[in-house]
Amino acid sequence: MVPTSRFLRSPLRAATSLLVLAAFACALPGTKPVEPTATAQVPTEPPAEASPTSPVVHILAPAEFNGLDRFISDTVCEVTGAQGRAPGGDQLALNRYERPFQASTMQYLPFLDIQRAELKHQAPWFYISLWLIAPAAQRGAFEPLYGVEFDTDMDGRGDFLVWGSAPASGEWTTDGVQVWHDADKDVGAANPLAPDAPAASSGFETQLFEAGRGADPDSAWIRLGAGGAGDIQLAVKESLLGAPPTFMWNAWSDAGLKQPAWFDYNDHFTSAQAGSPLVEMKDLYPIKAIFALDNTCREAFGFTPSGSEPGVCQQARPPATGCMVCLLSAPICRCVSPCPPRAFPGTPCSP
Ligand SMILES: [Ca+2]
Ligand SMILES: [Ca+2]
Ligand SMILES: [Ca+2]
Ligand SMILES: [Ca+2]
Repeated sequence: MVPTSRFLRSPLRAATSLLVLAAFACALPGTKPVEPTATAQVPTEPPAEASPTSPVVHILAPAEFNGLDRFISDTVCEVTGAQGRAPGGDQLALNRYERPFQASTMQYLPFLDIQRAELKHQAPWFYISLWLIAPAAQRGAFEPLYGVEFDTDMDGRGDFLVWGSAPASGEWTTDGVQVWHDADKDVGAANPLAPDAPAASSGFETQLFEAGRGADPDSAWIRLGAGGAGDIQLAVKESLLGAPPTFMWNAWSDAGLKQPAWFDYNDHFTSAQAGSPLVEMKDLYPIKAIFALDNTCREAFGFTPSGSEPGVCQQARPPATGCMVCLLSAPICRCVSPCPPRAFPGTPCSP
């Protein structure tokens, strides 16, 4: 059973005030940056040993956010879905899937079909928005998870997986949200993103957070977006990820396997076992063991990618303007040219 989250109103306001002060401190001359409420280290302790029935008490919830730093466009099956096929965008050799379909029958599941993902950094949160072809409310008996994978050292191996059940409303909640970590760094097995099946890797073996239970009960949240239809939003504390100034990220929807320990999925299933959503792949069509899921290519945060980063999206990008990153816990701002001292995101870069 998913526990119900509860707020302590006064501590929330107090913590929010502290955070606002901390955010300003980042930009004030002669003021040392102040840590947000949580530790900036990657949590190493096991989830808190609270009784499964005791209420989760939150201190700091995400707020509203505006704009975006980076986005990813994904292939959609809106047109070809009725024909039980994807138009492209599925490359098992790159761990890239375009499979918003039921296994074998190829019934189209548009509530899994990601068309766009956006990331916005607004300390101490990373906000991720997923835009779907159909709202999650159309999921019927399916129980999809929606989320994001972070490669914080940019070696092609995902380091954190944050995903949650379809949210019921536009209120931020930790209910149904899970955070997984690959502590032994074997996601991707021998060759990150490339197939190694059958591999004995442990994937994301360490659960850091489950519905508000973990070292920090405020680590990760989910809600329906204000668009009211096909968008889902997640908020992830930068401290949960170790406050990386740069990383790669990509989006996931999964109503099929939902097995963090099997990442990368192409290390767990061979091409023949996985099948394909592409009718051109006559020996592999339809999809089989890897089904009812969608993911995207990876986009950079905090820098302009060269195009050779593992899994990187091959898409046009506007040139980076202004300071892209200013983490409270790691006061580093990044630009094509240097950021001035005590810059905050959006501060013009130095000439
Ligand atoms: Ca898609
Ligand atoms: Ca990694
Ligand atoms: Ca691999
Ligand atoms: Ca592992």
